[in-house]
Amino acid sequence: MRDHDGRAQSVTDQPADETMIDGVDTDRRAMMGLATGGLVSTLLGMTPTSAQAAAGIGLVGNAQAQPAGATGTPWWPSKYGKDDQVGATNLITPAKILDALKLVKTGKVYDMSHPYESSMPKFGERAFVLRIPGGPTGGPLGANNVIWHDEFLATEIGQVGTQMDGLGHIGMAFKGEDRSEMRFYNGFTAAEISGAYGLKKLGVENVKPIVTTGHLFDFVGLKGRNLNLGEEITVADLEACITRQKMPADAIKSGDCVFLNTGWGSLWNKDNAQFTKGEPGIGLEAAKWFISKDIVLIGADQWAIEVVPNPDANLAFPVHQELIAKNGIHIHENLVTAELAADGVSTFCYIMLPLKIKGATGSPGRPIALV
Ligand code: UVW
Repeated sequence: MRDHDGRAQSVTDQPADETMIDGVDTDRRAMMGLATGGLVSTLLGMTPTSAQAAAGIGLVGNAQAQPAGATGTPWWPSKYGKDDQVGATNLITPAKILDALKLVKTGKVYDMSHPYESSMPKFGERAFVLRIPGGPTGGPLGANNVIWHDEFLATEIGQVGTQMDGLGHIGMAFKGEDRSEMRFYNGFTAAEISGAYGLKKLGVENVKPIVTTGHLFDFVGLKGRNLNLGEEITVADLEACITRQKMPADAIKSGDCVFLNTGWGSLWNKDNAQFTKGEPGIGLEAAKWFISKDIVLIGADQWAIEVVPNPDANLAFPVHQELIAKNGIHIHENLVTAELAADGVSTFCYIMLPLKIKGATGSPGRPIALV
């Protein structure tokens, strides 16, 4: 194996057969940000807290406590270059942007984001705390007696509410807690990129502005009902959507974004315990189908875009790893897709401008669909 700089990789204890790396399960909390989650409690024989259970950590915690035997084949260097930190947004060229803008015929804007508020459902122990000090915060000042409000925000800014995962968010631990064997996109290691004051590499500031063609897969329309917790979206479902929505068979082109309307978003801020307990979504089969189409991003009206719990109880968030770490493809979570589906919109111009928060693992934002 070689690392992202092309150096011979220092996997001294690499098994002879590099296709399988056991022990990936031993400490996924470091890569999944689950330090407060199910792994610790499950290993200690404790049950997850109600907050953890409500946030799906209890479900995946069982997977983490078992020998996962996950595939650990090196996925680097990236097809975009051994030092690349941009990932799939490399595919958004001026030609792609012009094609997407041609889809705008009426000027109608679909706001695909939820308001950010403390009551919104959150994964695990994540927080969203907004305070306005003072009242007003400052002033009066000057002969004109100006006054002003400022807010203080304490939150996992790239990982709550409507948010897009950056490439430093998810990786795979090849050798337990050894940070030089925790690999992220393009083979960057936790030893290289982790930083207490922000990621040293793969921060979300590297992502290009996203202006491209978006496609909505409406599973609620397809099935005539909202999808259920743990229901896996298959490739057959994707193909059935394409047929039902009268999209050309080759509709999904390199550089496009795709979105899943599962109906799970109807629980948002109505039944947060159920919303975060698990979700319907794609599994590895459908993820690989999308990857083969060379897409930039997959978004959904739920919190992880993938089926939780995974039908393979040994796995925890394998689609996250497949998309983000292995292919540099973004995940856009907690979107509002119901209005597009209600209007029968299948293809649109999608705009998401990730905030350049240096060293952040993801970005909030106000994604829109334009038709
Ligand atoms: C994890 O961080 C594990 O999930 P998500 O990206 O869905 O918040």
